[in-house]
Amino acid sequence: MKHKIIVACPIFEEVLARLHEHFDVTDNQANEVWTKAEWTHKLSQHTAALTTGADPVDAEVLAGCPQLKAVANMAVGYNNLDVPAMTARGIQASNTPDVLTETTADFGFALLMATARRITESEHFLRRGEWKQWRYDMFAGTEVHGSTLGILGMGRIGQGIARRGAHGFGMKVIYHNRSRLSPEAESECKATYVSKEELLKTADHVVLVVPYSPASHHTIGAAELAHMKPTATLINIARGGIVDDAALAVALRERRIAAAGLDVFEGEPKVHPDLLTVPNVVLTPHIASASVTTRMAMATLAADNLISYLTQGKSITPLNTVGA
Ligand code: 8YV
Repeated sequence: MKHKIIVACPIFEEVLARLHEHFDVTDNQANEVWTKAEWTHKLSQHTAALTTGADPVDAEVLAGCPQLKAVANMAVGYNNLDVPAMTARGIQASNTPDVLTETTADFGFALLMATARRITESEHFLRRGEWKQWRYDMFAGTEVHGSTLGILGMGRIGQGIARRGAHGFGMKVIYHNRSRLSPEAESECKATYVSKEELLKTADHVVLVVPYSPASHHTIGAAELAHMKPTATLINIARGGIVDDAALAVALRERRIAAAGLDVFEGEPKVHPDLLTVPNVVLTPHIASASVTTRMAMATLAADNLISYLTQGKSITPLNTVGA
């Protein structure tokens, strides 16, 4: 008897074909949007799932799915999964670390550049036909090279951004993290550990790469924004909810900070309406890991996690330990 699995999102046909070799697969190539109740009902008819960060597997969903054995999240972040509750129920959870680190760091840096140098704002101006003549201060932005880069959350992606800033752009890198890096890792990134407050006060560019948890909710709110330099930029490639988007929109409108670049939003795919009306923000729809090569690697790893766990009792990149 083949395991019945559900793939919650559209996925590469070749990855789907691999899953079909092993399992009885329900796909979502039609990209249907399911309510939580519909998702729970569908999941309850399967033993395993391939999910994205947008598909909740929390206590409420788990209560409706007593037959569930494994969930492979096609994301490195896994705040959509209640891993302790899954462990208690003997459900294997896995994610897709490493394969997206460098691509996501590339994007974090691209968003920083676009934000500091006002690339999207100036493109919209050009497209509106408003470019009539050169002006010395036309879209004059903030310096990137040689400036101070502050990274909040110094995991694999944070370190990738630090290396780009220090080695490629001669930036002074400061960071804050729950735990300090080893001296070797600090020297590879040329990064100096500082308090969160010092980071906010001294960085020209603050990049957020902290994982989301109730404890990191609104890590950046009105009080933190008030600590930042009026010339500073804020980049969020971590998760919606790390930043208080309403407070950020106010700070941007009142020019209490210069600009922000956001790839993730509280309650996405909805975006706080005030962010849509301020000009000094670059907005992208959660695409930091979206290169074709990386998305293929993520999908393949998530599929392999399911195949490996359900056929051999061992995931490649597990998040918890359970009996197979
Ligand atoms: C995913 C991400 O594409 O890996 C993560 O944590 O945020 C993105 O790379 C997204 O979560 C969809 O699963």
